[in-house]
Amino acid sequence: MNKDWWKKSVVYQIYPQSFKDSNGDGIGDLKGIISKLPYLADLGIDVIWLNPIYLSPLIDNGYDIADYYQINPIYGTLDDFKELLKKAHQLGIKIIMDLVVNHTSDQHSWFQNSKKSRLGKYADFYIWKDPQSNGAPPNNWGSTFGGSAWEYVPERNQYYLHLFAKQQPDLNWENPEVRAAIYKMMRHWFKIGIDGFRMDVISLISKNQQYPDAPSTLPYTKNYYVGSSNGPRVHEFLHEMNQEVLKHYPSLTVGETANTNSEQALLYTDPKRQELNMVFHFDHMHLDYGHFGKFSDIRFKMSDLRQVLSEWQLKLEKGWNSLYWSNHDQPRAVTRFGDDQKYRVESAKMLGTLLHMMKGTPYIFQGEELGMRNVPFKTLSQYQDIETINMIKTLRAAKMSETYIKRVVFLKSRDNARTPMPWDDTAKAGFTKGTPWLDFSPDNSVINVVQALADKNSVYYHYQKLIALRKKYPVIIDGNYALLNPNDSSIYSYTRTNKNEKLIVICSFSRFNVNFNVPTTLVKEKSQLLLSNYTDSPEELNSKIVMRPYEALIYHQNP
Ligand code: TEU
Ligand code: CA
Repeated sequence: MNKDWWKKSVVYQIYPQSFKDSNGDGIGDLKGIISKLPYLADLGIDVIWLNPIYLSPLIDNGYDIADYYQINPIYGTLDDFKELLKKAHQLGIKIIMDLVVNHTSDQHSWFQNSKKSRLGKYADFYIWKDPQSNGAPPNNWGSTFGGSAWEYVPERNQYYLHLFAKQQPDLNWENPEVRAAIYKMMRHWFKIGIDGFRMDVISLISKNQQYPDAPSTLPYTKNYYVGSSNGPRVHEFLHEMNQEVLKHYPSLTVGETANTNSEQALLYTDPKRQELNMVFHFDHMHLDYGHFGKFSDIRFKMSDLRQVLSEWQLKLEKGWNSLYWSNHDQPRAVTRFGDDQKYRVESAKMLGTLLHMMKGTPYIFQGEELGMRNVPFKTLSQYQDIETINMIKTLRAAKMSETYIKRVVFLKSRDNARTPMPWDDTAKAGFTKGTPWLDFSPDNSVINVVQALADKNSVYYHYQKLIALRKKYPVIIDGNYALLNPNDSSIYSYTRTNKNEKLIVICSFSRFNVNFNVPTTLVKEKSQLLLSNYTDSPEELNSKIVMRPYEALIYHQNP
């Protein structure tokens, strides 16, 4: 097998709890996923990324792992998982798991032992610090989901660090026994047959051992970045992980790297350094952040988006990009970056086109291929995510109006991505026979898989075509990226060029018709239209073309 197989792959992310329920308990499960493999094979994807399915009390929906070796029984058994691997592999689909090793659940036996005493094998598995002389926490770091990042434990008369919920204590990567235990666990899953890992907040594992206070100017919930993102030993640890585990398996590795710029990303992904294949950066996710971070109603600017994505395309020349619009932590792409009303279908296809023709490995989050939009829940009580629930408290404490709170929760809650997958237009959406763990989107009667498969102009078939194009034209994998008309106010266009081919991608972010000037050098060559998101489209690339609302065009040339 070509060791760079992941460069040619398209990844589909499954949120297991919400994909397909096979036994009527309202929770998606492994048997459910198995039953939908043919759907994914038809779409054409190469890899499935599964969010965590390990044993967990689900305080943070599985990102709080109590036992790395056990499958959470709500999803099924280890045999079900092996069956899933086998069936997927038979269809040519690989499977990567989530690796959550910055922290565990407080229910993990390592932590249960660690918190008992300052002595013993597990005493230093987590990050314990003495209180300050006045009893206060060791420093001023806040945690992602609100409150201090430190929690006091009387048995040890010490605080432990948790960058996320207090039920998610951070592991102490300085301890070689911790690292050995993690590598052993990773080898275990590779031996079972998985094809790689998505590594949760991997940029946070190495802490500055001085544990410096953060400047008060930083937002409280993320001020821990000062001493924890891209920390002093992170590259050493990942290179060690590579030598101990990864290099022995032809795997796909993608690190989730909060607070990481393109220069740092190159260190993680340059193949010579032998760390990871690629990382998820957040630069395009931050374009609409405000005073309360993600929970803002600011709208992104296309020019900023173009600048950020282009920078990553160019800077990661030696490394490799992961390309994504959405995931289980983000709102729906068409609401955030497109128009989820009149031009929902057109803009969803445009976004897919823009991203899938770039250099890197594209990730599709479940439902994105249907053009799913944010969920118009009626009341705030329908939201279940720990981040949303805590943020509502924070916003109320800051005296924000209920109207504002509703608006930003609607725009940014992670639950927008987590509602059950709509397989058909019936009351329970073909997802379950029981009561779903999280309410359905009221959109289900209109936006669902049966509808998508029956409509030859659906977003689904557009994604299917985009995936097929990657298989056919090598320039999509290896071509150099260059921005066209960098000052255009509403059109994002670029070319991809290799020795034999050129690709021209033109995408409109406007709700109106706009003129686009095609550079003369491109007009001279004979070009073929590969794909458009309208049923009728210009036959040839002329020096001036009129782009319709959210129109997206892909041309191909053999100069
Ligand atoms: O998310 C990490 C991350 O960067 C979060 O801070 C993200 O920005 C957050 O969801 C805010 O919207 C990963 C997982 O993807 C997420 O689901 C987990 O909650 C988190 O790590 C802790 O494991
Ligand atoms: Ca179930």
